[in-house]
Amino acid sequence: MKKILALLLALVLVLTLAACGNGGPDDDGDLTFAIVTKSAGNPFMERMASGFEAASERMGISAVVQHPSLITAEAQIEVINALIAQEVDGIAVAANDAEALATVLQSARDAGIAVVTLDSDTAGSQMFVNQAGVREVAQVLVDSVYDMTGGSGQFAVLSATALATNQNAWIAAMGEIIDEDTRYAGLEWVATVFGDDEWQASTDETSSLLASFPDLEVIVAPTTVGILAAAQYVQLVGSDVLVAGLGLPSEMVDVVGPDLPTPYMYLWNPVELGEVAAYALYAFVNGDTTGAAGESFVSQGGVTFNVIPAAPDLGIVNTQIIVGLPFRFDGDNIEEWAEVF
Ligand code: RAM
Repeated sequence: MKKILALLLALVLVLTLAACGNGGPDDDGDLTFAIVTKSAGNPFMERMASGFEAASERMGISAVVQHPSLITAEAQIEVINALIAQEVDGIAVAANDAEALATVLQSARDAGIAVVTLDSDTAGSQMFVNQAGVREVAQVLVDSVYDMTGGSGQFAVLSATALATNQNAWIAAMGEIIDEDTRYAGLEWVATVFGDDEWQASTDETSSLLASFPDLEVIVAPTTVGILAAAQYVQLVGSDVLVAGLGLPSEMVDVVGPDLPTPYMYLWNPVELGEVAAYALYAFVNGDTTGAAGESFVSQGGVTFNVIPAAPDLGIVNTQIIVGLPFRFDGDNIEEWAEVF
């Protein structure tokens, strides 16, 4: 009897130790992470959400994907309030406004929910998962314009919404880069217009630009929705205007290449961006980071990220991690990348 009791006790001890060893949020099986994108119907946002979902599930975490019906902060606030009520453990949001989400995100944090921003930063987040450095993105946009105009001439920016932090940060940095270097003195920035990340509105804005500026040489669109609409429109009407910017290869495959509206364009991997946001939330929940500048953490994807300071002058109000660099797509590689995202 004593022997059996001792064996049972030993077994209990072994099981307890095993349970402790496996402890940690990823094995509890009851964590839920949510992603709130800018809006429904944007394939870039859909890819970002799918990366977030896949990475969460790989960590044994349930994922909730929310695409707000409108591309506004109000629509996001409604969704985030519902997520707080659902008691999710982490929220990643691509913000539609630089300020308006601060209160609801603070409520989430007060409820013990980890909060990161991705794609587009906002006040109230604990850290920004930055797709690529703001200056680096702005530099490739300016250099595209410089190259496609042949060094001088008129260009216009076709952006998304007027309040989008990410687009505004890139546009502001483009202005600084142009002002700082006399090499760009021949570029004439004639307009900045907003197509609200909607195909029709972006098409209409492109049409107005062509009508208003007969000498326009380049439209640069720091939005995947805008660049597609603009490139398709100039192709449709047979305009010589070239279209530069940030595009999704799977959508742009027919308009990128030599003698096409977009000789080349840039982007990063939206799937990876979503994955890193899920890993960042996990790092907060697991206590691997507090989000303070100077810290570093190894993500569940095996990559070490250094947390760097906020850059308010570049529109980044939170500390940040930088996921990568803008990548160039042209006639030589567009088909291959169109298969990926
Ligand atoms: C659009 C969105 C998004 C931006 C990309 C490049 O899909 O505006 O925020 O990062 O383009």
